[in-house]
Amino acid sequence: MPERLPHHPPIRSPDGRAPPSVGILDVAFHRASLVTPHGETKAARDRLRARLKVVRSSATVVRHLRLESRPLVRPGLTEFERALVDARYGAGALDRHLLRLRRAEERIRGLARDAERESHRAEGPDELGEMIRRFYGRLSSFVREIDVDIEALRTIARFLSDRPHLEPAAPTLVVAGFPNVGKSSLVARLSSARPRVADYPFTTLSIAVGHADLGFDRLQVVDTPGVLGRPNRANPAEVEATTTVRGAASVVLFVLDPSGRSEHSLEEQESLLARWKEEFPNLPILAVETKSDLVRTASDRPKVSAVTGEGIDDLWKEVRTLVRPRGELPPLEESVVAPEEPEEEPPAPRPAAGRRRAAPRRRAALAESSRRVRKSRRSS
Ligand SMILES: Nc1nc2c(ncn2[C@@H]2O[C@H](COP(=O)(O)OP(=O)(O)OP(=O)(O)O)[C@@H](O)[C@H]2O)c(=O)[nH]1
Ligand SMILES: [Mg+2]
Repeated sequence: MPERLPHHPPIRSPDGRAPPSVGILDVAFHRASLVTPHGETKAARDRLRARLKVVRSSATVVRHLRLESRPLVRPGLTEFERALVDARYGAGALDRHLLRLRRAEERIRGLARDAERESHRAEGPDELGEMIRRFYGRLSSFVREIDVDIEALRTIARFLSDRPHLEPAAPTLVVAGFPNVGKSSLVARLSSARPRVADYPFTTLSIAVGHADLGFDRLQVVDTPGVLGRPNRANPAEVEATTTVRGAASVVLFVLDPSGRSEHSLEEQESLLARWKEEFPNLPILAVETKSDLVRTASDRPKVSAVTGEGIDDLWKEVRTLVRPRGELPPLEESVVAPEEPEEEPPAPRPAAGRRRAAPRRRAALAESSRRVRKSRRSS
């Protein structure tokens, strides 16, 4: 059966890469070309080959689209990751691109169903060949239409894979403040992280995490880019820092540099601190003055030096008293035993934290058996 693959116009993105549809369609058409139909007659084999090509090419495309979106669909992302994506790419952008992929998938499924039906009606190899060519043409244009969405989802996936995964339930100390004040130096003192430290602003451009042992839990210590406190003109790094304060912190360590080395006055830094305290009234914000080896003010804030280690132990104690695990407390468990004659019964055993409650049927059986025990005790 003669067959011409649809022509792909050699559209290239500005950086010279082929758009995603080219790779996806190449694989799909290649896999479809390998089908080996069985049948008694040539006519039966031709018809089956056409149907298998439709099924295999469309299934390959759909599988690729799923692979593109899988890491980004709920519940794969934490709330904080979604907040980061929304802040960076605009609220709803991720959902919009995912939805367009979903719609394309539905259209491709419909197209494949129609083509299969057509293959039953087609007479002879020419009509079958024509049907396949039409199908491949439409499939190609459906996939090309979502090139922009696939590119967008790849960009978002790359953005997230460059960020650390924060455990939503773990206590999290977010270290924030103006650029170049010494945040990363302090994060290195307090945790296992070894961020880059340099004497210029915006050395840190994205969040990074280190860990520290609290004794009762493992603390996530998050380094953030500097924030200049100009909400309407914030650059992406500043937006990321503010989103992390808002969405990931159990406690914020607000680092102030009174030495003047950061090129931001203490008053300027204090006004951002005051603004955040107002904006996040329920968030413990601990202000610390750093570079105490250079300057010590008369304030009653804790004072540390990331260079000499001075004050770090005392700061650590303050942090420990403020840190609580994030996340909701689990709802109170229902008693496993029906609350009849509680004075005769030992307290119902509570499932260990983190375990799932007994399934409803098991709960009913437990209640029933404990009723029987009580009854037999009363009669004896
Ligand atoms: N003398 C002294 N210098 C410090 C101290 N902490 C940090 N520095 C210096 O301050 C400069 C900035 O330090 P970083 O830790 O990179 O500051 P940052 O706040 O993370 O900077 P950005 O990531 O650019 O916002 C570096 O030259 C550090 O060596 C300190 O306690 N004492
Ligand atoms: Mg830094």
